[in-house]
Amino acid sequence: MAQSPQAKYRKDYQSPSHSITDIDLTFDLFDTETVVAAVSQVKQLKDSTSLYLDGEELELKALSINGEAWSDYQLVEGGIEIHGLPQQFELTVVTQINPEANTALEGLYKSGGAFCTQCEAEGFRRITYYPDRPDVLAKYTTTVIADKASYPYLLSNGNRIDQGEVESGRHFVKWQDPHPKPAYLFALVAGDFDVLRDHYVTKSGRDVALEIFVDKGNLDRATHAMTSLVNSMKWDETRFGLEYDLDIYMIVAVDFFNMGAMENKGLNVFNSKYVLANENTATDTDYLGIEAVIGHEYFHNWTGNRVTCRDWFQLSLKEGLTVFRDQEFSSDLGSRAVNRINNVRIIRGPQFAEDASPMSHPIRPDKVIEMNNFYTLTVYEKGSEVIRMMHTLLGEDGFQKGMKLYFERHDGTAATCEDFVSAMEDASGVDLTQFRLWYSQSGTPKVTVSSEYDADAKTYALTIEQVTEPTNNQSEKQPLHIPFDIELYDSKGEVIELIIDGKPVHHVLDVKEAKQTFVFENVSEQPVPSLLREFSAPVILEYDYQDQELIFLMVHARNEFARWDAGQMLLAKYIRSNISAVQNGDAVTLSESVIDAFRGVLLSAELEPAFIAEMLSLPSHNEVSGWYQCVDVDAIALVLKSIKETLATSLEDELLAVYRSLEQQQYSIDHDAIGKRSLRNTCLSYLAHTAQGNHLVEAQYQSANNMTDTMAAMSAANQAQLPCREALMADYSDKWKHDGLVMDKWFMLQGTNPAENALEVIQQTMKHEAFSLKNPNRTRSLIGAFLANNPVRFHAKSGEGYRFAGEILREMNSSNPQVASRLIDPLLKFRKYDVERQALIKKELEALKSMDNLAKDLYEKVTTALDA
Ligand code: B3K
Ligand code: ZN
Repeated sequence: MAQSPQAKYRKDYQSPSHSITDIDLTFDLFDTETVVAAVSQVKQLKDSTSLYLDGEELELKALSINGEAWSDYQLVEGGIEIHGLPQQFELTVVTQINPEANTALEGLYKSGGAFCTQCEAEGFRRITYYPDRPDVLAKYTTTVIADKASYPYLLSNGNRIDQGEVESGRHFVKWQDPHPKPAYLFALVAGDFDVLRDHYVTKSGRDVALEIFVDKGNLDRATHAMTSLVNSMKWDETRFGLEYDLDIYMIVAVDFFNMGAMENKGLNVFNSKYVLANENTATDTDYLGIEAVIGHEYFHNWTGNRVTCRDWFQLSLKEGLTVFRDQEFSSDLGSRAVNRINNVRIIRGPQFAEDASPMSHPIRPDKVIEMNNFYTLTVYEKGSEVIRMMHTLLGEDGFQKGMKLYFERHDGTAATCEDFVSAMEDASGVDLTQFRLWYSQSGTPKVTVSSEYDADAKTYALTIEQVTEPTNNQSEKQPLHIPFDIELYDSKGEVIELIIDGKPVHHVLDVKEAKQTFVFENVSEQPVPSLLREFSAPVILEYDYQDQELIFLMVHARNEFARWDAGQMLLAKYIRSNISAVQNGDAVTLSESVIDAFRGVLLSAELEPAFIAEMLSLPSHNEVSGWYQCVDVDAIALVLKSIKETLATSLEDELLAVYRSLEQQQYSIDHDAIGKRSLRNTCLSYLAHTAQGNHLVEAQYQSANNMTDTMAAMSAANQAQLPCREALMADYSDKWKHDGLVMDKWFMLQGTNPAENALEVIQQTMKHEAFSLKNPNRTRSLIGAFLANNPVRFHAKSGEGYRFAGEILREMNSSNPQVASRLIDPLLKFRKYDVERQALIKKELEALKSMDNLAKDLYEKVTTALDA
């Protein structure tokens, strides 16, 4: 590497030297030689006659100021410096770029036959020289010119204001976006598509055209996305009072995309995974994912686009808030408990792991080398938990008042996280001084609770202690303001009123100190506490529950999340004790009372099937790994498998009865039907570990009339390594080999294959006609799944998994560093494994570090991990 990439620090923020009021772009699209002309109206804001513009991988064709060619400039690393400038001027920059050679999928690139763009975070600088920073907001006019036959649709942000023919069979369309925006929200798409059209009339009467563009022949897979879009628009009006602000909303589905989707103003570009679905190609999880992502990108129109971020350190301002909004959307439309459970699983599993890894960072990072590395679970999911805590502290009314004030103050501007918290505080009167630490402190607080009941005094004391261990980026930690939601139950399961100093208190306690005791009065018997209800703060809870108390809470807790959580804590106790047992050479055991508790859940007539399915799901290997300083990969796998087998054999009759009772003749995707399939398929995943497993799984595969049931059969066969696995895999591949998106499910099963020869099979699979390392979805499904979700095979003692990862990463470093940088994450946690494994992983990281052309993305992670 020529020069080590430089870090940027949040504390160094400087406002822009110039503003750009308007930019007029013209794209003359050709596969390898696209010419971009950018005419900007520039005004000096600070006392400087020089202007710096970002630019990467550009060929500068012409530069002029007020129509005159300008030579007083210097090309520098990462951009251009233009000197001797007047106070106000028109800047014309003409650049040439090569979309076809752009395998990084950032800037302007070809996805299949179409041109498309991805500009967030810093992709616009690969299109033209420009102040590519979110606090420069301009009005865009964009003219797109391309061959008419190959690219009948030419799209950009805003409203279409002109179109026509030009010479040589080419045509043009001109777009104008009336809303000033930063460059990262710019988008362009050119291609040939099928279009699904609908419209939506907003509450104030604006008739909005809705258009979803998909590859030809895929129209029948776009309807769920359209329904989700209409539902999103309605929901944002009802729950947040927010209305859409243009006459057209377009979504384009593309096959080559580095992440899920992108909220470009009026023209969202989506990974086809989050648009295309019908019952034969998509699972219920895919359907729910589409609803969530369509919602998420739509909600960004206000939280992200109308109010954007001042600088990229503030990313959680738009992402944490928008994730919170999409979670609320899914919860209002579907099951709140199931949504909460799934969100909490992500926090407790991969987010806690990230918080404990060398790349640990606060939701508002202080130091960044490559911004794309900070689109993380911490910024997004923990960021959403931080917003949720404010919602808990302020209540829905106070929170909505805060949102209103936030928009009043910042609409049309670039804001900071501090601006958001101030609006919440000013609108509600709730003091958030200490709460702000959640933005600057990284790591996961551990909250240890102890209790003491005094029968004579009828008091119950809860002592709550919080500690945040030092993280790689921060050694000093302070106590946080933790909203700690509790309930106390008497032996009949009745709620005990919370009284302190003679007065009733709210069930959300304000924990603010390192150690704090709450003494509740009038407690006439030893209560059972339900702690951290709804996971009211993203912390690790430690409380020494007895089995019987957890079993009690599984039945009596007044909210479903708390019941599920009690079940998880009960499982966790047995998983931990069995891991120790296995390490001592003993067998895995599960007590009868635990088995009975789960039998009760399975047979419950009151609980929703979707919720029962969640209660019966064991924590993942990754989540359990997070509980340990030093991970025993094989012991964890063995214990999880044995517990599953024990529950399966002990509850076989009940599982089979429930499995049979939930069969549905007709397929539909309403929440009730989804819930039933979810429980039925959970039963199947257990039954797969019994003697009748092979028969049941094969029969389900053969009779399935939808992808959810097909995939459930295949993953049961995969996980339990059933004899039918090979035949089912072959049949599926035969049927779907021409459809990459549908094959991703199959690739994922190969990636997570627990078989001993999994890696060999994966290497063979890379030659499959549907596989390509150029396509991020394929890569993530097969390789990503192996690295992140096949711990036993990836961490094989021989080191073959690590060597394979190293090879792939070295290859992807040059073709698509952003995807490579996602894949590498499991390797960064090498300090959690035994010394032999540590050495093997380190060797791969060192090999990457020594590469001449190591991209900034991998450089940042590799050096951070090795230096930790
Ligand atoms: N804002 C985009 C993510 C961009 C990622 C850039 N590496 C999608 C989203 O969060 O809605
Ligand atoms: Zn987002």
